[in-house]
Amino acid sequence: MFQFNRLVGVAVLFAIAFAAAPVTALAQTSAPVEWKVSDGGNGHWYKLIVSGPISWNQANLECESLRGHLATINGPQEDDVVANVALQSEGWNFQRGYGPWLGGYQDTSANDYTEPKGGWKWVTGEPWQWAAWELPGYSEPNNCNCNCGPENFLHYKNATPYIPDRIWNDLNGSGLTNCPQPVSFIIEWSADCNGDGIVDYGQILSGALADANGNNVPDCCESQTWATVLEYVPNPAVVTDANLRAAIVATNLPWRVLDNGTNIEMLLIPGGIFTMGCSASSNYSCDSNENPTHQVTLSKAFY
Ligand SMILES: [Ca+2]
Ligand SMILES: [Ca+2]
Ligand SMILES: [Ca+2]
Ligand SMILES: [Ca+2]
Repeated sequence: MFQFNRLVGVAVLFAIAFAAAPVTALAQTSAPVEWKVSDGGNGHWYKLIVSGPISWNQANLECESLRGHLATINGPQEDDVVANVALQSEGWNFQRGYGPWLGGYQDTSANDYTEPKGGWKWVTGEPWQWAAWELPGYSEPNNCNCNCGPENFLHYKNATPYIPDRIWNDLNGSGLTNCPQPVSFIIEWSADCNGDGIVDYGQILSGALADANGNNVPDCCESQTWATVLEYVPNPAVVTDANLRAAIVATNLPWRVLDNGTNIEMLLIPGGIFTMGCSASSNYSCDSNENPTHQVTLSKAFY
C-alpha cells in the first residue's frame, strides 16, 4: 500500500500557470479530419482553414499559432487524405484556380537547389521523400506562372475552371500584381506533447485532455512557472501498483517534477482513498508514531 510517511516532500497544492498564447480567429473553418491509425494512418488531424487572400508565410504563422503546421505529405495515401480536405470549394480562389497552401517550400540555399524541382523541403523538417509533381499533362513545378515567378511554395491547383482539384503547383508565396493569392490553407496537427502515442489535438477534441485556455496545447503540457517536469508518466518500477499508476495518469498532470524554488523533487499524489501509517515488513519495523494505520480520502491531486 502506498504510504505517505515514506514520501519526502512538502505538500504543495497543485497549481499550473497557463502560458498565454494567441489563438487566431479566422473567417471560416471546416471540420477537422483524423487520418486514423486503424485505417493505416498516422493519427494526425487535418483541417481546411479559409482565411481570405493570404501569403504562404502568413499561413505558416497562423498554423504555428494554432500549434499545428501547414500540411506535409509523405506519400500517396497522405496526399489522398489532404486532398480530400482540400476539395471543398470554399477554400478555392477560382479566379485562377488556386486551392489551399501546403507545407512545402523551396530552400534556395539548399545544396540540391535547382529550378524548378530542387531544394524542396517540408516545414516540419520531414524528408522530402515523395512528390506528386509528375501528373501526366501538367508542367509543374515551372517556377513561373503569369509572370509571377519565382515560385517557391506548394499548394493545390485545379485543371478545370471552378472545379477543385489536387494538382501540386509551385506558386509565388506573397502574391504579385495580377496574381491573386490562395484564400485558404491546410493545417495538420501531429504533436504528442505528453508522449502517450496519441495526437494531442484529438485528445483535446474528445475531452480526454483538458485545454483550459483553448490554445490546442493540453494543460498537462503547458509550461509550469513553479516546476520543471522530470517525468510525465509514472515509472512502473517505482509505482508498482497498476491502479495507482492509472490514477496518476488520469490526472493529466506530470508525475515527477522539480520545484524551481527549492530544487526539491516532488511526486504527484492523485485523489483517492489511501491507507496512512506503517505496514511492517521483514526489512523495516514501524515507529510508534506511524500507527495505527487508517484510511484517508484525498479529494484533489497534489504534489
Ligand atoms: Ca504530414
Ligand atoms: Ca521555384
Ligand atoms: Ca507553378
Ligand atoms: Ca498525446
